[in-house]
Amino acid sequence: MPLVRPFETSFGRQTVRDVLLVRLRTDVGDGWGECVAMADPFYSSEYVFGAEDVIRGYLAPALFAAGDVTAEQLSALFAPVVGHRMSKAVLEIAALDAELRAAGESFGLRFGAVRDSVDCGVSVGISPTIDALLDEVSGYVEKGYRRIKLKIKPGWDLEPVAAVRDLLGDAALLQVDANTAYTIADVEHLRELDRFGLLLIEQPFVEEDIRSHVALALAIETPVCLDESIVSTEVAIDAIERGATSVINIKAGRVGGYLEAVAIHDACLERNVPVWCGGMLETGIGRAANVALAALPGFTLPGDTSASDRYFEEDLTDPFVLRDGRLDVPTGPGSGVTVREELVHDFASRAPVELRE
Ligand code: OSB
Ligand code: MG
Repeated sequence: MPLVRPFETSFGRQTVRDVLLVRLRTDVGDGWGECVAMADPFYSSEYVFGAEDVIRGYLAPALFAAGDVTAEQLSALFAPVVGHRMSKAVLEIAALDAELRAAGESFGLRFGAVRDSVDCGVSVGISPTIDALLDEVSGYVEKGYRRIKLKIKPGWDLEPVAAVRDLLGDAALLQVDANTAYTIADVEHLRELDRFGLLLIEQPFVEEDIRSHVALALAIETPVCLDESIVSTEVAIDAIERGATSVINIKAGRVGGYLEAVAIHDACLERNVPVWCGGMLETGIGRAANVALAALPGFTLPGDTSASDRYFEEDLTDPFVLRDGRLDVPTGPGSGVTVREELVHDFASRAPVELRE
C-alpha cells in the first residue's frame, strides 16, 4: 500500500507498506489479522516473506494438527518455534478476532480497556531539510496530534529537535526515536538532548545491548524507553529491574501477540512503569487492535496510533479519524472493523496463498 509520504528512519526509507494479512477460517467464523513484519529485516530480523514461510511451514501446520484450540492456547502451541513473534502474533489475533466475533465481544473488552478513546501521537520521519520537517510537524499539530515523535540518527538529532521544540513551545509533548542508530560512544552527545525537555528517548542502541541502555539511563535526565529490545514479559521485567528503561513502547507483534502485550502492560502497571502503544504503519486492521490495547489503564502516554490519513490515501477498513487528538476504540465484536475485501484484492501484489489442513 502506497504511503501518503515517504517514511524515513535510521534503518531506511519506506514509500510503501508491504502488508501480510491473514484470514483464518474457523468453525465459529472468520478472523483477520495483520502481520507487522516489514518487507525487509531492518527493524527486526522478521520480514514479510520470512513470516509467510514460517507460517506456511510451521505455524499453520501446528494449528491444523492441534484441532480444537482457542486463541489463548496458541502461544504454547507455537512455543517450539523459536522467535518469529510477529508471525505468531498475526495468527493469534486472527483467532481472537474469529472467537470474539462469534462471542459478540470486542477486543477492548477482552483486553481490559478502561477508555472509549485514546490519546494519539504521531511518528515523524527524517526529513530532507529542517524546513520540510517543520512543515510536516506543523501539519500534524493542526490536525490535533497530542504528541510528536521525531526519528533521529547521528547527523540528524540536536538540530531538528531544537527546531521542533522551538516551533512547539515548552509545554508540548515531544520525544525521539533512534531505532538503534547510536553506540555507547555517543553517550556524551546524547546527553545534549536533555536541554529539550523530551518525554523520552527510544531505543538508542541495538536490541541485545541492555547494558549500554543502563549506562545511558544513569548518565542522562531524559527517560530511556525501549522498543526493539522488549520481546517478552521476562525481558521487559529484566530491563526495568536493571534500570535500562523507565518507559516501555509496547508493540504486540514484536512480543508475540496481544495477550503477551497485555501481560507486559500488567507487569509495567504493577511496577509503576508507564507504557505507550507503538505502531508499525498498520492498516486499519492492525490499528483497530492497537487502539483497543492503548485503552488499557497503564497506557498513560499518547501512542503511535495515528489516523488512517497519516499513512494511507485509502485504508483497508473504514478510516480511523482523529477527533480532538484522539481515536475511538472500536466497540463491535472482535476487531470491530470490517475489512474492505475488494480493496484488499485490488492492492494485493499476488493471489492469496491458501493453506489447508
Ligand atoms: O520504531 O517505532 C518504530 C514504524 C516502523 C517500524 C518501527 C517504528 C515505526 C514508527 C511508526 O515509529 C509508528 C507508526 O506510526 O505506526
Ligand atoms: Mg521505535
